[in-house]
Amino acid sequence: MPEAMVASRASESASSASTQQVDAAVVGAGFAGLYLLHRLRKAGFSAVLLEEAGDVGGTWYWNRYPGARCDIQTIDYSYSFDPELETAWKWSEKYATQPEILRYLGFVADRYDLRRDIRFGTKVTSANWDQAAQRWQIATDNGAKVSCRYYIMATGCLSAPKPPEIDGVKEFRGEVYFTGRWPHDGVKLAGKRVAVIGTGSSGIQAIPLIAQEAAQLTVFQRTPNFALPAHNGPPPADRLAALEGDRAAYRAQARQSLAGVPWPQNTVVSWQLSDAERRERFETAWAAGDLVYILTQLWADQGVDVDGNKIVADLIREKIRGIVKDPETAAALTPHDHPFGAKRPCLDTNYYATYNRPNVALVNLRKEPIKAITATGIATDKRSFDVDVIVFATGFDAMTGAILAVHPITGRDGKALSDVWAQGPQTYLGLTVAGFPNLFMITGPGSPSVLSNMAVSIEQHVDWVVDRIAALRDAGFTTMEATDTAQAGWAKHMADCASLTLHRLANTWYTGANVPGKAQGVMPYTGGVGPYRSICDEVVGRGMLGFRLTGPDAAEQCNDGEVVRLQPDVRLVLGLLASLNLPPIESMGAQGARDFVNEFNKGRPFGRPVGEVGDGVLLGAEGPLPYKLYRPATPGPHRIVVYFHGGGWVLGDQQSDDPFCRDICRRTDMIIVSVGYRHAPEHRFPAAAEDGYAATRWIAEHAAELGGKPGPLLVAGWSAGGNIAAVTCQLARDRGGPEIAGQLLICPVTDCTFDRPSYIDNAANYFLTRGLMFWFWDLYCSPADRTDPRVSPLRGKLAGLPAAFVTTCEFDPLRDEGIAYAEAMAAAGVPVEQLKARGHFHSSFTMVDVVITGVAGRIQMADALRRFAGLPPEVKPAPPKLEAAAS
Ligand code: N01
Repeated sequence: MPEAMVASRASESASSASTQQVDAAVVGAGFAGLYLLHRLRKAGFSAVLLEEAGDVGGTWYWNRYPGARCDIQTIDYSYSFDPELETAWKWSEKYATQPEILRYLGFVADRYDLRRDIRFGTKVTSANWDQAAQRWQIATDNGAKVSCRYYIMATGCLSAPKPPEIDGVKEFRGEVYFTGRWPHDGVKLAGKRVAVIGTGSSGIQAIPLIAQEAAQLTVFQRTPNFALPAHNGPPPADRLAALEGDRAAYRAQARQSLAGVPWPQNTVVSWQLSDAERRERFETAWAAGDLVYILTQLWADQGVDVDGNKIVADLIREKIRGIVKDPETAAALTPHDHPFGAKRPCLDTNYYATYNRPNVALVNLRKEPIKAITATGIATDKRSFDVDVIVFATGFDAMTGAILAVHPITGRDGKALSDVWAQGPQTYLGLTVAGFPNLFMITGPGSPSVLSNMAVSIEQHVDWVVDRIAALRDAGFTTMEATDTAQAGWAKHMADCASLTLHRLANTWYTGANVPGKAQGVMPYTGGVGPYRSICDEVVGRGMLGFRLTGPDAAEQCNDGEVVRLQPDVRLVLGLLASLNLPPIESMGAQGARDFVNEFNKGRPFGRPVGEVGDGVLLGAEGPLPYKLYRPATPGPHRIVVYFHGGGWVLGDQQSDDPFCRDICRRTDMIIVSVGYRHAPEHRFPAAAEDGYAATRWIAEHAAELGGKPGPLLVAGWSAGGNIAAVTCQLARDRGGPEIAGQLLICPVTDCTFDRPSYIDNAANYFLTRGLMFWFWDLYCSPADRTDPRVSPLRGKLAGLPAAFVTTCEFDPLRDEGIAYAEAMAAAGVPVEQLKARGHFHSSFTMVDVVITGVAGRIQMADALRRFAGLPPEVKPAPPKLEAAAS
């Protein structure tokens, strides 16, 4: 629509009343604002949309620089709320250009007759919560004020361009352009000397096209970025067929995925693949020209593990060297300062090859920083470059910029959002802020937004917000506000999620690091689109958990609490287990339960390689017992850890904790001997305890043969194995050895009572249930024997035991007895350290490479074992040789 028409409509509505009264005011007419307006209307709300620009489009209205395109495949980067809309529009390219996307948004605005409620050319100048009226009062720079019940920011994440932060811009006598505010009638660059500052997605898209037009292009690069070929063309036939074959299923898969694009979750880890297999996967991804594909489909550890990530990064670096002919330029273009994907990677068309053109030069600002912009060009501390045009592709004050910098927002009790967010954005679900009733953000900080396909996230956010306010209205409530508890809990959950990924290892706009003085922290939600959606649904399912609801016709409702208290990966594991609807393990009988556990273990990632893994036989209390030995890749001899597996004295064997044994072997640089002790009900108490002790003795006596270093052993165990390790230490003290330097007890059974709070709080829903523990105890030990310290070590004498490290997990029925044992040992003079693992469950630490948030705890445990052995802290695992079978 022509801007003049827009302006006349805006002034008509503006002049009709001094304050426009609506149910909802929305800011921003991009993807989010348009869908919001449509949904609000359908839900029966009156609404106005305020837009600074002269037309719809949001980011696609402003970013008209040469080469601007989406970099999520356009069939995915589309609305999916209306199947008829989907079939009414055909994308011409795999990655549509900015003009085509803008046409699409215009088409949507017309199709749903949205423009009549949009005030274009209207900037909000302030928004204040009016406590008495329970409404937002909004001032604008053009036309009537607005009074609304709900104020919804659809302002986008990357809409406030960052100032250049370089001295002298005003002195420059040539032309200056910002990619994020590109002139609508284009820019003529032919025959000109052009400088581009910045090599993020905008720069990388623009540079090849500017190079084709300009006489000379000089690119000023501060940090090289990873860029991958887009291989643009028509929408790929296979994706199109998948979409058109079953549109609903395709969209549903996107909504449940991690990134909002329907690729399956990868479960194969890098070390399960040979070099050739990894290369083949990489080449397929490189040829696919799909950012989400290469970020998620190579191997499962690429986004969470530095080593798994380095393999991809190295392969991309190799490609850059292969394309760019000048080795110095290639080296300067090659990123080394961040893991691949930790900073937003780019999709390009001929980006690297552009540096082979004779009219293109790269200036590496790491070697010669910009000193100033001068009247004639750009001066670094080594050279001066005379140019006619400077293009700033220097990015945005992301995520918070468009909300904070654009206008002051004042909430309850006159609190300014800029003050509340002075140390970084605080939100509940990324959608709401405590102290700001009825204020909503679409793709706000704390939501998956920029780490996902925005189209999918936007629809989910909009649906959630509109559904909630409609439900509020129907229940007689007029306000909805996040509680401080819920918001603080969300911050904790955000931090837990961020600790899983590698985003924390890069200075990027995701963390606020690109804006001098901005508070830093990972701003988007890194837990994934599907999990986020299920959390939002859970909030509703649990009675609007974490929200205070008020209204003149309803009693106040506040169901306070934190929606996620589990570690994010623990939540996923427990969710998956719950979805399997398994019968209780105790109902399977001992053999059935063993078969089940064996099957279950087959599905987990293999443990990482160590120097050598071998099987052997040792002498237990009443006969031979199998063991498995894990030897580090470093030259021996090594200290030995005797390890007892978990399984309630009934399940498991010497290899059932294989990934954990490998992990601890690599981290401690010690030999781990995992003992296959006898199980109940075939061998009841005290068989397991006596085997544990006898095995430890045997291993001490045969330490040299096993490749062990002379000196005391260490013992470790998980769950019932922790019980056996604890008992072994007591027996070794009382029976004259062997000497034990330290004990690592992970979620150990230490006592026979079931009345501690953790048995009650965590009795169900966390895999190890109260019922299962009863069953284990019944199979192993008669009630009359249960107070014997050989099964309830907490009842034994504790003085004189080896130093201990006791790990307990918040959501474990055994938590409190583990803590009780640690405290009792400490009271008896034993040096004790404790790890009380927040948000973890009984199996967190042995589910290596599944519960990634367990890594920090396993590092602490390995450090403790090394300390007990008199060694310095954790060693970086040595690169393994090929694994050899031991005799
Ligand atoms: O911005 P950026 P962008 N002196 O912040 C450099 C989305 N997007 O507009 O890395 C010198 O990524 C800065 O250097 P450094 C996408 O999510 C999508 O390119 O801070 N250099 C960096 O190289 C993207 O991530 C598409 O050291 C300075 C560059 O400028 C996001 O928008 C297309 C500097 C800024 O890169 C932002 O991308 C475009 C200074 N003072 C954008 N200040 C699609 O394809 C900054 N730089 C959909």
